[in-house]
This record gives sequence, C-alpha cells and structure tokens, in this order.
Amino acid sequence: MRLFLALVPPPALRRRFGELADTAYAHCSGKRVPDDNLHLTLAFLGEQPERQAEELADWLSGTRVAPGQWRLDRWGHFARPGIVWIGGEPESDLVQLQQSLRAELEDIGIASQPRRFTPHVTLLRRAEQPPGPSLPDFAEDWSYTRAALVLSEPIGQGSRYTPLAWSRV
Ligand code: 2AM
Repeated sequence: MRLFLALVPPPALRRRFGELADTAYAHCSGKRVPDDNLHLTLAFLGEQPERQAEELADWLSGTRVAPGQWRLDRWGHFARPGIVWIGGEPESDLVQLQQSLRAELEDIGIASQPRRFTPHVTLLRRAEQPPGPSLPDFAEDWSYTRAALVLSEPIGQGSRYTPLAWSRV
C-alpha cells in the first residue's frame, strides 16, 4: 500500500486551490492535479505492508498535531519533475510539524521522505513552463488542526487518494 501523511484542505480552500491550479495550467500547461487530490504532503511513506498500514493508522489516531495557520502567497517550481506549486514562507510552523512527525515515524521504525522539506501544494506536474511574473498575486490562509494518513492508488493516468486515518484533535 502506497501511503503518505498529508494536510487535506477544507472544501472552500480546496476550491480556491483548484482555481489557482486552473490559472497555473493556463500559463504553464502540463498535468493539472484534480481538485480531489490537492493536499500538502508532510511525509511520503512509500510502499508499506497492510499490517504496517494498520499500525500507522493506530499511531496517527492517537497523535495530536499542533494546530496552526499557514499563509500561502507564492508560486513555486521544482524544475526536474516540472512541478508547479503554491506555498509560503519557507520557515513556517509546518517545518517543525514535518520534522516532529518524521522523528515520531523513525521511533516506530518507519523511514519517510523528504529529509529537506519545502512546504507546498502541487498544482501541476510535467509543466511545460515554470510559473512566470504574469501569474496573479494571491494570499490564502490555511488553518489546520489534523493530519491524514492517505492511501494512494493508481487509477487510469492518475491516482486516487483515500484518507485511512486522522490525527486526534
Ligand atoms: P507532492 O506532489 O506534494 O510533491 C503522494 O504520492 C504524494 O507524496 C505526492 O503528492 C508527492 O508530493 C509525495 N511523493 C511522492 N513520491 C515521493 C518521493 N519519492 N519522495 C517524497 N515525496 C513523494
């Protein structure tokens, strides 16, 4: 089972991210992430056996994530996979959150990626162009209280994401 830990945006924010994905697509082309799949990855866990997935779900259900607010106000780009994303200040509370989850995962014997974390929400993959200055300014605040353990399954050309467990609030 391919698993990751993520923050999942509430519906109104997801729609707003979807609008930004449309805007990015109009400028950069590539493969737009469907609204249902828009998220922030906190830890990519890779392939895990079913029993490990159950243990992870138990662990996360008993774990509290420090609630926080994240301001997204900039376009970003990872050149190699052609990823266009939105994000914010590189030094946010999310970095501490990612590091503490990574450490807790290590304690229960699970390695996760990435080691160096740039908080971002991927909007496009395999973009033909990087985001340029013609993209509009924006600012969105994301108040988060919990993280999800998400199952990723291939469907057609893309992936289906299904939350399996949530952290305690
Ligand atoms: P990203 O798109 O937000 O950058 C589910 O597959 C999520 O896990 C993806 O959205 C991707 O995050 C992240 N991911 C996939 N493969 C990964 C890898 N090898 N290392 C780190 N993160 C990965």
